[in-house]
Amino acid sequence: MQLDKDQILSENKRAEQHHTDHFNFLSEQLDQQDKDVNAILRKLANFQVAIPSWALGAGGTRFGRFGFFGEPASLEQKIEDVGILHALTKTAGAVSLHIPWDIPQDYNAIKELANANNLVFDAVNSNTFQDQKDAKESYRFGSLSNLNASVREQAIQHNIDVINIGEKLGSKSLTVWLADGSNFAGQRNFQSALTHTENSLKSIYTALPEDWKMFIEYKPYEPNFYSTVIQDWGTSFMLANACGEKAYTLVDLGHHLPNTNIEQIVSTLMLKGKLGGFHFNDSKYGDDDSTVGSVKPYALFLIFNELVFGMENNPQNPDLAWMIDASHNIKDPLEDLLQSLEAIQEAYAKALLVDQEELQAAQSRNDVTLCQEILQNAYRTDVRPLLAKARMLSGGALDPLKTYRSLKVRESLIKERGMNSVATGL
Ligand code: RM4
Ligand code: MN
Ligand code: MN
Repeated sequence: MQLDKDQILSENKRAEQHHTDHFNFLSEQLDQQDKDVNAILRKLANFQVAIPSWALGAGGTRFGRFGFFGEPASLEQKIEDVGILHALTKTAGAVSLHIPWDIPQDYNAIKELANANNLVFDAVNSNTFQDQKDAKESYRFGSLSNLNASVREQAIQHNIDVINIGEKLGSKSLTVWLADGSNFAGQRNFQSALTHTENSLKSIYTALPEDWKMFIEYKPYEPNFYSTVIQDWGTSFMLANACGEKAYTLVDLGHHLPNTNIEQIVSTLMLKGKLGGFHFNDSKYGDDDSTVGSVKPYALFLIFNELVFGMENNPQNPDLAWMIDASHNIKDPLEDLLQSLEAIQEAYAKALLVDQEELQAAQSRNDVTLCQEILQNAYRTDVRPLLAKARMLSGGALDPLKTYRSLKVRESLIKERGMNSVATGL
């Protein structure tokens, strides 16, 4: 299923007057503050976030899974779903594949389909956290960190296979999220686990094409509940440095212990030119994979403030690979992703409103109150008319969620795919 541009335009027509009133009011305010509204609109339109192929179906928990109706049952259908998100928002122009959940059968056909939906292939993700069918070795006691050399070799080879798949699709990066660790104290020698992991990552790195990047994701716990080999940004950073200049740290917002100052981590990594990838989600407790901005929107804004500062001041840091890494146990996955995309743009737009020069001046005078005011003023601005405008200028929907519902997209998907289709993934 592909959304018809004219349908979106006619939905926009109905809301246009209301939008114009709001937009004019906001842009007048911003003009008075000497903000360049057009430059902000351009930045918003250029900010593209990849959708992972595993987020289009319902996510499960270890207690079970409630499927959602009309889930995409094939990679083709997943790409069509991302196409729908992109047609509505114009900010989801990429898809990130998880291998082996989504290995293309016919590469040319898949590339054509992505192209027809205006999508490119972003980072490819390897999976050594599950045993694969007919695999010789098991990852029960780890993959890249395993004590057994032939298990490590199998896991390294899998990552190389993933690179090869990505090359055929035009991807330019590999994300390694390593679940390895231990469940019980004493189970594993920390030093040997880390040494094996470093050497395995170096072998994968050697197979990386010249113009590729490798992202090393960290996570403090889960699925292992006593220790994780790459548990924090420091370990990831250390491993990325050990591998070489094409290796970077990847920050996933849900992969921190409660109250960690993520914005400071972002800032440090960008200063060192080592922040490569970013996974958006939100959480209350752990790696909850909730809708972006649904629990801690101010923290998200503070993180974006550092991202914007880094993008403007740290040429040593490459362009980032942005991705939503969320899971939806009970909601319509596409609606959830639309909400996440909106929240990302909202936090980004607010961060773009921060007057960096004024902030620096206030910081140098140690005017703590004013520093805080500058951030909070930006945060308290209702930027939604800017988002709508940027979308409309790109041919997207003024209100993606409303349009999704009024065009009865889910109903059409159910008609096409049935009530019981099941997406691959966790
Ligand atoms: C992990 C991590 C990875 C993702 C898997 C499915 O917690 O966030 O990025 O590939 O989940
Ligand atoms: Mn992630
Ligand atoms: Mn995660």
